[in-house]
Amino acid sequence: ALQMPQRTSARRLPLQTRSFYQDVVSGLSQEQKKLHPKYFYDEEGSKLFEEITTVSEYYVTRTEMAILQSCIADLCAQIGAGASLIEFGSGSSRKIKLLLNELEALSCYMPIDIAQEMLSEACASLSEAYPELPIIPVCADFTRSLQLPAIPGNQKKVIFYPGSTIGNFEPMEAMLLMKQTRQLLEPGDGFIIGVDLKKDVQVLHEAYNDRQGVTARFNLNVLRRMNRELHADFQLEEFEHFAYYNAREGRIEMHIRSAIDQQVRIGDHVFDFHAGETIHTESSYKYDIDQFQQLASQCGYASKQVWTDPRQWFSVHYFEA
Ligand code: AVJ
Repeated sequence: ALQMPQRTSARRLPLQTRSFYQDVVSGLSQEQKKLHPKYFYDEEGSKLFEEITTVSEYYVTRTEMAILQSCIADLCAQIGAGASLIEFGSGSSRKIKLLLNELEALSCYMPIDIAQEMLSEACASLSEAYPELPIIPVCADFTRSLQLPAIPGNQKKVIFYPGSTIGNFEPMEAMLLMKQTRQLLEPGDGFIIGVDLKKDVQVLHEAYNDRQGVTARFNLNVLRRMNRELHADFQLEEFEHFAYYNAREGRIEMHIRSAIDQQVRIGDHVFDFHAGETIHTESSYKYDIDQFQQLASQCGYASKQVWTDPRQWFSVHYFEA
């Protein structure tokens, strides 16, 4: 039978897809085409990211876990008993288990994540493992609004923001986010954040260009997502993964590069790509310890303690509001 040609009119898209569409159109209309890295995390992308964390070259997750394991006693002493824990970008909630195992009488755990599926799976498994713990999942894009549901009671609040997700923000945006989180807290409340450190360029390069190509698949998955959700017509074979360390900016940049001159249709828009042109899909800023402490202090935080690994590749900070 004859099929109707697929044409997407923005009006027919569900609300979330519509804001994705609008962001895509405005991002691809810029001189340097770009997409926000939050769009990596559909169901497939969240799985691919979990796979990245197991790849040998990707030191980030492994190193942070090791730091958390070795500083857990100090961390518990900073947090104290009976606190409420709020996690930003909780993902599979693997790291929080370290804390949940050791902390005394938490009043509640509030994981916030943009990936619905992963969030509900994580919460289901956590509520089995910790039946006494009140869990309040929030599926939200915390880059858009930081309004949280009320936390019952009046305990000390501690925000947990691991994974160096803060590295995805431009320094000015990172400042803004830190200032906004500070507004959620009272003096004496805590903020635990994992921040990736500047290091040997080769190590960085390999971490974002793993030999198995998992990072490449993660990056290119956003094209699949646009094809699926926005009925775009990206030809996947004609695009390639490209990641490098931009030393001047102190950041890893991930791009998707067009192999040829081509056009891509998305809804009512057509985008031209010339051979070699890229979409900038992610920046991952790397900090020095004191550089990050300075940033935090400009946002109203006092640095209480910082932990790192023997090679000084990653840092975990405890700040007090
Ligand atoms: C989610 C920000 C920690 O920048 O390392 C991994 C995501 N991108 N490989 C990072 C990512 C490519 C990641 N963070």
